[in-house]
Order: sequence, then C-alpha cells, then structure tokens
Amino acid sequence: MTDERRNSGEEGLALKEARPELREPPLYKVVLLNDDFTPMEFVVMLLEKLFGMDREKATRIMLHVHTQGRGVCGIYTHEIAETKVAQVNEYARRHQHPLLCSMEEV
Ligand code: TYC
Repeated sequence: MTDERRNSGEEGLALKEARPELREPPLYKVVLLNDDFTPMEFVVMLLEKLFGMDREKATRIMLHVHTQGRGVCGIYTHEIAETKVAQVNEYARRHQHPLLCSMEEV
C-alpha cells in the first residue's frame, strides 16, 4: 500500500504524524488580597515561607497588597498555582486569619 493511501483515511486506522508540542502551558498569577485584620508580620512570614522570598521582597509585596488592595506573589503553571493558593488559604485559616489568595490566568 502506498503511504498516500495509508494516510488518506481509506484504511481503518488513521495515522497521525508525530509532531512536537509547540504550545507552552497557560500560566496563572497567584494573587494575594488585602484585608483589615491579618497582621503585616504574618503576611511577611507567609511570603517567606511559602514563596521563598527574602524579608525585603516579602515586605515590599505585603506593603503593595496593603496599599493597592491586591498583589501578585508569583506566576506558575495551573497545578503549582492551585497548590500555592491552597497552601496560603490553609495556612491563614490554621492561624485564624481571614487572609485570602486566588489565581487568575496571565
Ligand atoms: N492590611 C493588613 C493590616 O493592616 C495587612 C495585610 C497585608 C493584610 C496584606 C493582608 O494580603 C494582606 N494589618
């Protein structure tokens, strides 16, 4: 059988050319929201612990969220972003703070 006939759909098995995956996975911003109750020091500690920031960067992000209402703590693939959001929300709840975190596509 010729290649043309084999790939034409006339035979039962359709063959698909193997080709490299060209598209990058979608990315998501992990967004921290401001509230009036969570202590600033707790937010700084959380950013250090869960996002690997040093104290200077964690303080800058915390103050940005405090003054602007929200701020990005990192950009990740879907699964990692979901895990970070869950970790932030669980950690805050465990310490009885109302701090909220969410994710949105870049
Ligand atoms: N606004 C809070 C305060 O004045 C501090 C804070 C910063 C809370 C960032 C949440 O994501 C947050 N204590």
